[in-house]
Amino acid sequence: MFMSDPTISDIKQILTDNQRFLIISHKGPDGDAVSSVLSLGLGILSLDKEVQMVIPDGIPHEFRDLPGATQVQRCISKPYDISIILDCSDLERSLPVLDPQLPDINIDHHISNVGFARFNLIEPEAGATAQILAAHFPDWGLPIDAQIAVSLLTGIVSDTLGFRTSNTTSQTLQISSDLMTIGANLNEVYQKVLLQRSFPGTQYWGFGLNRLQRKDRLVWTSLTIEDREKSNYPGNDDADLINILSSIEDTDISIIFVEQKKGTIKVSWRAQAGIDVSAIAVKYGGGGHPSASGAEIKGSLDLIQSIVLPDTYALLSLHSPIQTAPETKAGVYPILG
Ligand SMILES: [Mn+2]
Repeated sequence: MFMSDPTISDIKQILTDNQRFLIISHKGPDGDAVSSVLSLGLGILSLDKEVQMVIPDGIPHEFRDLPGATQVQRCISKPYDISIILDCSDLERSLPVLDPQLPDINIDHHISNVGFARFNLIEPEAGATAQILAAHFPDWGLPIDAQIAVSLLTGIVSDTLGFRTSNTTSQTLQISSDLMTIGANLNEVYQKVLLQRSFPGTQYWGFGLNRLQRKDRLVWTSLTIEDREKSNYPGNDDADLINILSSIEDTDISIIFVEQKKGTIKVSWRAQAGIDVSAIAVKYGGGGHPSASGAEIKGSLDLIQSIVLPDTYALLSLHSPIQTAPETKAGVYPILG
């Protein structure tokens, strides 16, 4: 996309004409969300503007060293003229209430993003929101220094799982290469984002792996609050176990059910190229990409599994002829059988 695109030039005009910016992303932030907020925040700060960066759940441990991370707040603390929401496919309930309620600018790469802001820059072909930002910083007169380059590359590497996802394109690599030229160290980013994992996180995986199940080309497991307590895992996510599940051979769709407080279950789907799980996620109030989606659903672990598993299995049946007999543990999820 070029400056001839009205949204690109509108955003430039807004950045030029205003002084106080709020930059915000979703709860349970991933590397792309954190990096996007930090990169755009630091970029606008360098224009001598006022910026507050807000991530309601704070910054996950592995991203705390990123440039600008200490300036991120959990709440909106002062007035602003323009709100910019990043990497957020929908206006989640847990976000702080914006004033006015709809954001001014919405920049995202989730295909399920409905364009809820005044100005919407949605590029579903981009591997990460950070990639969209990196591509358009020059259009907007924002500088990319070495610090911002590290942050942008972190977003791209984490969201593409190290250039492995199907939305990794030659442009993703081109932009990443440019960021390396500016000063981002790919090896360091890769180590920090994708290879290092904590001992509690690895123990937490163990509980999920113990419960691993499969039926034909569908694989799933669950993680509970008790698992997190036993392993001292500090987050309330799946510690990226879903990526291990989706690497299991002869698997088309993988799902993890993560028990949350207040009786909700966070469900994550991953699918092989050619299968779209985002529609299922949207059906349950979530969203995402064709190959990676999620939703938070009210109900007990057993109940949610008994509804979501057959629903997902039905989708799978449309794509692959069922050849093998079910291998599901008898009696655990009878509704699937
Ligand atoms: Mn993203």
